Parts: sequence; structure tokens; C-alpha cells
Amino acid sequence: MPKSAEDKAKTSESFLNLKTSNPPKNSVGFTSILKVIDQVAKYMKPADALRLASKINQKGGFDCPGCAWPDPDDERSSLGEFCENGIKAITEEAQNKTIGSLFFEQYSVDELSSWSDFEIGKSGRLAEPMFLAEGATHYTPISWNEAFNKVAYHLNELNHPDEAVFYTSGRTTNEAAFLYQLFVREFGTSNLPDCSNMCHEASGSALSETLGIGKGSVVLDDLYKAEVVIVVGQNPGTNHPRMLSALEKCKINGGKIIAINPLPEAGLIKFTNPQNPIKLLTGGTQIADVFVPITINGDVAFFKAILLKLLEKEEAHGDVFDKAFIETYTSGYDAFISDLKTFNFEACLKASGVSEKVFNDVFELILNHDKIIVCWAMGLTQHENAVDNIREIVNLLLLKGSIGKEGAGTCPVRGHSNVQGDRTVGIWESAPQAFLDKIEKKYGFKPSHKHGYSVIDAIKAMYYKDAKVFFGLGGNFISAVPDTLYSATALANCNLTVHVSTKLNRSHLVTGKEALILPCLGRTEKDYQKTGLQVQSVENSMGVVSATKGVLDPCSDNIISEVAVVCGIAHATLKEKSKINWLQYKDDYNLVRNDIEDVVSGFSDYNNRLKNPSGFYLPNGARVREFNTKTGKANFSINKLPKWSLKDNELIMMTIRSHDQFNTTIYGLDDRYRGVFNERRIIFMNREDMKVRGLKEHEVVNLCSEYQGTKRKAPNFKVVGYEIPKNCCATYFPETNVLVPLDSFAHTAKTPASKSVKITIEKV
Ligand SMILES: Nc1nc2c(c(=O)[nH]1)N[C@H]1C(S)=C(S)[C@@H](COP(=O)(O)OP(=O)(O)OC[C@H]3O[C@@H](n4cnc5c(=O)[nH]c(N)nc54)[C@H](O)[C@@H]3O)O[C@H]1N2
Ligand SMILES: Nc1nc2c(c(=O)[nH]1)N[C@H]1C(S)=C(S)[C@@H](COP(=O)(O)OP(=O)(O)OC[C@H]3O[C@@H](n4cnc5c(=O)[nH]c(N)nc54)[C@H](O)[C@@H]3O)O[C@H]1N2
Ligand SMILES: [Mo]
Repeated sequence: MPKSAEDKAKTSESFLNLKTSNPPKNSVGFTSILKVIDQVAKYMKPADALRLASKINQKGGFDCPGCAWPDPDDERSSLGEFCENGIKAITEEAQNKTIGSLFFEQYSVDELSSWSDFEIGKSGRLAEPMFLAEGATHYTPISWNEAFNKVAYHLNELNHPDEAVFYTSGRTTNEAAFLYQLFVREFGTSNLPDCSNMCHEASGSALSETLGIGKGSVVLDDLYKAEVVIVVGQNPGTNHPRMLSALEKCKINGGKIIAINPLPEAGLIKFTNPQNPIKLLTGGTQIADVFVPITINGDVAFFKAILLKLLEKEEAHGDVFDKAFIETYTSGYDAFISDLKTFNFEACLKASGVSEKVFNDVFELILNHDKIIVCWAMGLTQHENAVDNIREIVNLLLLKGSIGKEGAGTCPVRGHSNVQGDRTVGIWESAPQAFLDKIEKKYGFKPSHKHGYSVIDAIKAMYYKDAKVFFGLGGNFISAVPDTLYSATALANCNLTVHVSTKLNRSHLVTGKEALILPCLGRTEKDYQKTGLQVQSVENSMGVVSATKGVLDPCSDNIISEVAVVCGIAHATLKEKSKINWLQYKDDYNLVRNDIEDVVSGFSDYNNRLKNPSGFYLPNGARVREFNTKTGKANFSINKLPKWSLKDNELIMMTIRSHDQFNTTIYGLDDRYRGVFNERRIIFMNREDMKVRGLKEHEVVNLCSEYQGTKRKAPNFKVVGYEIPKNCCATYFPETNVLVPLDSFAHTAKTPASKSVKITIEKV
């Protein structure tokens, strides 16, 4: 019996050999260097490793395909902008193994789907295009031309262009992303869901509405100069390790760090800079001055408590708020204050789960300083009230005048290395009218003005067969999205699923009737085209656009660049109907950048400015107190306390990343900073919650969720007692995505609420 799509989508349920220890009190340091050496030795050719190490995040080198943390403008370490997880991202991409027709002849799709995600990822780099015919058990080789024609055929067969979905993951460069959205729009749809729908969409929504730009306002230098940096809902030690150097610098300059997190993440507590030999010996820098062990989704309550206390002081002394700033630059102050007064301080503090002592420590720092930066990531954006979380932070910054000045502002820390750039150049299912008008003017076709599908809408459309072709430019859709089993059925309903990928992943195994794997060059590889070696570009988390150029020879002769894939498909699909000469772009990426310059604001003189080794900053209104909102001012907002409660036996679960993964790519099986080794099917629980349920360390349990009458289950997890607030628990994504209901998402932004899933524990 062939396996069902649902079965193929499930992660492996067998256990390894779990070991746990007390989490370390320090991060990075020697162990980190040793881990890197180990990783490189296992998976890469030594010569490649050396070549890469000297070029990673260096001027004239390539942009690390890991996270979106910016590089310093001036001094960069001669050791390379080192980061353990950056090296893991590179070794994963620059593996010394490739897979092609022989591999796919040997293993059927069903068999591959029974492998763990770790094994799937370690099978090697994809080396040639592969096709899965309807009813076939194995992928077989296909030529590039045939593959392009296959996609074109299915797209042109549709009743309407809106029956196709074009997903993007955030590694795609500006050049590939721009051409891709241009093709999709000329084809006739705006169905451009992307990974940011599951990531920082809530930040984009909240910041656009309140400050007029969906991006953060600070630059790296601001972090060095801040008096107070609040790191909330973020685990930089694992996910943005180079941010720890910036926080260390801030501390050396006298700044204070507040960490707000249900978990005492090792990287937030202490950091040993691997590039500082003295620190390596003396034991590192304490990072957080105050650690706030907040309850999951207690953030609005906590910030409201702060706002209420600030208001009380302001009313008593009149010198707490920046009244000149509020007067000149903001709108909605009176309504905001009168709403704030309807809340009760004690009730807010209680709902946050934070003690009065810790609250007071945080409050004193905020009260007495106004160069404040708030940094955040998925701990704030993956809740139903995610947009409120971020708007409440903006309220705080506005009251203190902490925006648009040195050492102060918003810092949403992005995930994928070019997720911000992709949105800037047009990967957006609801792009602004002005952008669509520019496309129309430049190319002479009228792009669809409809609001396209976001990730959640796309899944529903495929489930109900309103969409029939799924195309993914990068990413691992089935493992990244919520509600795995429902989503698997959705994908299986398609006539064709296509993935442009560097590595094999589960999405290649949970397919439509037909499927294609189109293997492409990675960031580390040289991209030769007719006019020579091509340069591409990316935008980091702080709005700096810079060049990236691969340094290794491609892992196979039969893989092509993402730009070439997009051009090939656009040409095959649109043919003489097109107003655009698609094939010219792949020969010379300068032409793509010329077009971007004409269509996207902020890119004037793009090709020239890209030659600047540090890149260039895109304009940012909030940074200079020009708020491009409907009111023309920075807007205060009114936010409710989240209304959720747990039944007697329920826990609230956040799905997080281990130290050994990049999203759905599993680098290894340890989570060193949390003292967990050789297993991912675990649930971190408060020890009292374990006691109440009669659960022992490492006991095997099933996790269940019930949402609006639908029951979901994730079997076989081992319990790990941990320092986490009562009633809260944590598991790793993607193993528990089966429990995340598709209909539980952030209002306005539709980010899946994968950090607040109500579950119960079932003994086995
Ligand atoms: N090595 C590595 N680097 C990565 C990634 C990776 O997987 N691996 N992924 C990249 C991507 S795409 C992204 S988006 C980022 C993700 O970066 P993060 O957002 O740091 O990643 P998560 O593991 O989801 O961690 C969320 C953090 O928020 C906390 N948290 C959860 N719920 C709450 C809450 O309700 N309130 C508060 N205050 N905190 C909460 C968790 O305890 C955890 O520390 O990292 C990027 N960089
Ligand atoms: N439960 C839960 N779910 C989550 C999250 C969570 O915290 N909890 N986080 C969400 C977030 S923040 C994000 S961003 C999404 C991530 O969602 P995605 O971006 O879809 O997932 P990734 O795991 O980053 O994609 C990895 C795949 O991308 C391909 N790839 C790698 N590099 C390249 C490249 O250069 N080019 C191309 N074409 N392909 C490449 C490889 O084949 C690899 O298997 O997941 C989301 N899902
Ligand atoms: Mo992300």
C-alpha cells in the first residue's frame, strides 16, 4: 500500500538515546569552536572549508546563508565573522556529497519519507532536476527544458492564474526574488505567500500602522550606544549568535540588557566571544542585567504594567514622558492614555507571571533612561495577539521619545538571511498600490490588484482545490507550515508541486499528483553566466543592501541559479504573450538590478552603489522621525489583554528551535545550551507541572491539542524537567507542527500562533 500524504508528512517517531544535563551557564566560547571543527570535518572538504571561512560575511565575499543579523560597517574580524551556527549553515550547503538519479533510483519516495529530517538533510546536495510522474514510486531524471515545459503546461492549463500558489523562502536573493514576483504578476496572480507570513509578518503589520515602515528603525551602531536594550521573545545565542557581540559592546559602553523570556536561554545570560582570546580564558561577559521569566504570551500584560507605572510617575512628577516628542511627532496620545487607565496594575503584573522584584528592576531601568532599543523575534510574533505585542512596545518607545534618535528604536530581528530584501523587492501577496503602478508603468501589463494568498490562505485554497499548482522558490513548506496533516492533504490535492531547492527535504516527498525538484546553486557557489561571474545582493535586518558572491565551484554541472530557473519558467510559460525579454536577465544580473532601480524606491544607482564593499542603507522614515502613516505621525495604539485561559489539565506550548537546526534543516541532534543531547522528541516542562501529573524525567507521553472541536495528536515525546514558568511548556518545531491549528493565527497578520498552542499530556 502506498503511504498517504499525511503519513509521509509526519516526522520520524522513533527514539534515539536521550541524555540530559543541567543547562550551561555560558554560551559560545571554546566548545563552540570545537563544534565547528567537528562539523566541518564531518561534512566538508577541508580546502572548501578554508576558502569559505576566509570569505564569510567579508567585504567582497558571500553573505552567510544563516540569519539576517547585519555585519559591522567597518571593522570585521580577520578570523571571519565567526559564528558556530553560521558555519553549520555553510557546511550544510557546501556538503561534500551530492545526490542524483542513482540515489532516487535506489530510494522510493515512501521510503525516504520514513527517514528522519536529520537523515533526509544529510543525504547530500541535489545535483540534477528530477520528476515524479503521476502514480510513480520513484523520482526520475528530467532535462531542464522538459522541466520548464512541464511547469508551463500545468500553469497554462489552469482556469485562472489565481489557481497557482508561488511560495518563497527568505534565502532567495534580491535579483531572483524580483524576477520571480515579476513573473508571477505577469502570469496574472498575486498569490505570493512567503516564509515571512509565518515569521515577522506581525512585526510588519504593527510597525507599518504605527511607525509607517514595516522594518526596524535602528542600525548596529545604535545598539552600541543604547542605554537599555530589551531582548524579548528571542534566543540570539542560538539564532543570531553575532548579535551577542553587539550586546557585549553595548555593555562595555555602559548599557544595560533586559531579557524577557520564559526560558533562561544560555546566550542571554552569558557570552564568551570566540574572537577575544582573553575572554576565552577569563570566562566571558554577563549579558542580561535583568532576566524576566515571563509566562508565555504574558508580554502585553507585562508592558501594560510598565506603561501604567510610568503613567503614575508622570502624573506625579511630570518628567517621565518625552512631551515634546509626543506633541510634535505622534497621534492618538489622549485616547491611548484614557484606555490605559482602564487597566489595573496588579492584574496586569499577575497575568505576566513576573514577580514584583523583577518588575521593579526593569521599571527602574526604563524610567531612568530614554535611549532604549527593543529587540524581538518569534516569541512575540507567533501568537494570536502578536500584532498587539509589537504595538505595545511601540507605545512604550513613543512615550519615552525613544525612536528616531541615536541609541534608541525598534529592532525586529529577522530570520532568513534575505527575508527582508525579498519583501522589499516585491514578494508580497498584498503589495502596495504604488508598487503595482510602477510595475504597470515600466512593463506595460496590469498586475492583479487582488489580495493574494498568504501561507494560511494558500493551504486552505489547496485543501479545497481552489489552487492546483504549488511552486516553492526555496524552503520546506510542509515542514514549516502549521497543521502538518491538513497541509499534507492540501499539497496532495495539487496537480503539480515544484520545489527549487539546494537540499532534499520533506516537501519533495509530500507531493501533488506530479512533482518536480529543481536543484539550484547555493549562496556559497560561483554563479557563471554569459557575461561572466555574477554578483547578487541581499538586505540584512537593518536595511543594508550588500553584494554576495559565491567562492566555491558548483557542486554539480547540472544545477543552475535561481535567476536562471525563474527566467526559464517565465519564458516557457508566457512565451510570446510576454512583454518582457525574460532570457536576457539570466545572462547579466546587472539588468535585473537596473529594473529594480526603476521599480523599487531607495535603489537609485543600484549597480554602482553595490560596489561599495559595505553596501548601502535603504531609506528608513522612522529612523529620521518621518512617519509615513495614514496620520503622517507615529501612532499610539490601543491594545487589549489577550483573553485566553487554560482548562485544569492544559498547558500552553511554544514550539521553538534547538541549537542544532536551521528551521526545518536539522544540523544535529543536540541542544547544548539547554543541556539536551541526542534527541528532539522532547517536551520541556516545569517540574511542579510534572509532579501534579505524576510524570517522571524522560517518561514517554503523547501530546494532544483540541481547537474548536478538532483533536490533534503528536505521539511519543520524552518529558524533560526544566526552568520554565508553571503551566508553560516547550517543544521543537517541526516535530510538533501537527499540533498547531491552522485557524489559530495572529489577527491582521495571519502569522500562525505556533508559540501559544494549548495542549494536554497523555500518559502512554
Ligand atoms: N541557527 C539558527 N539560526 C536561525 C534560525 C534557526 O532555526 N537556526 N532561524 C532563523 C529564523 S527564520 C528566525 S525567524 C529566527 C528565529 O529566532 P528566535 O525567535 O530566537 O527563535 P525561536 O526558537 O522561535 O525562539 C523564540 C524565543 O522566544 C521565546 N518565547 C516563546 N514564547 C514567548 C512569549 O510568549 N514571550 C516571550 N517574551 N518569549 C517567548 C522562546 O523561549 C525562545 O527563546 O532565527 C533565524 N536564525
Ligand atoms: N511550529 C513552528 N513552525 C514554524 C516556526 C516556528 O517557530 N514554530 N517558524 C516559522 C518561521 S519563522 C519560518 S521563517 C519558516 C521557515 O520556513 P522555510 O523557509 O520554508 O523553511 P526552511 O527550513 O528555512 O527551508 C529549508 C530548505 O530550503 C532550501 N534551501 C536552502 N538554501 C537554499 C537556497 O539558497 N536556495 C533555494 N532555492 N533553496 C534553498 C533547502 O532545500 C532546505 O531544505 O518556518 C515557520 N514555521
Ligand atoms: Mo523566520
